[in-house]
Amino acid sequence: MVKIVATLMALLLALAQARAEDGLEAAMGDDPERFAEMVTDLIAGFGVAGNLRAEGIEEHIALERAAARATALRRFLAMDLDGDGTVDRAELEVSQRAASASMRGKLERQFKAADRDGSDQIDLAELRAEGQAAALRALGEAEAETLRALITLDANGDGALQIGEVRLATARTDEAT
Ligand SMILES: [Ca+2]
Ligand SMILES: [Ca+2]
Repeated sequence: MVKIVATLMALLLALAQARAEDGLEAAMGDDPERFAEMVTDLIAGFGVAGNLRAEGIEEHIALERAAARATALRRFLAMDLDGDGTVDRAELEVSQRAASASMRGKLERQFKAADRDGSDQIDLAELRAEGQAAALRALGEAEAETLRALITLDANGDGALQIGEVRLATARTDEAT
């Protein structure tokens, strides 16, 4: 039984990996130039001396998600007038009075969506959930897996991606299409 489960897990993992590599192939095939530019920027930003490692890719994913999380949280924290880390309806109403008519409706909608348990207060757990949702909207798991699959382009097997290897991969895709 344990063996079957382990085999199944390995299979699922392989399937997920295949999908990520498909995502990578698709990204390269769609627009090889743009792909190469994107990865070149990634290597410049998150690589060390032109070497992008798995850790660098993870840092990129985490930073993108953190930026989106911060933007989402900022919106709510700007309504937290007493600074207790939660937003209640009285605080929402002050912000609504100061806002334009169209913004008032939007604030109401955002508040209701964030107040998952309907307690008329956005508590810390709900704030965190909003941040997490925004992070995943900005960079979803499928995109993250595609980014992680970049390391499969490491042609010389030194555990890092160099620009030359990206060029090699996009050239191969060009020939194939
Ligand atoms: Ca508050
Ligand atoms: Ca709540």
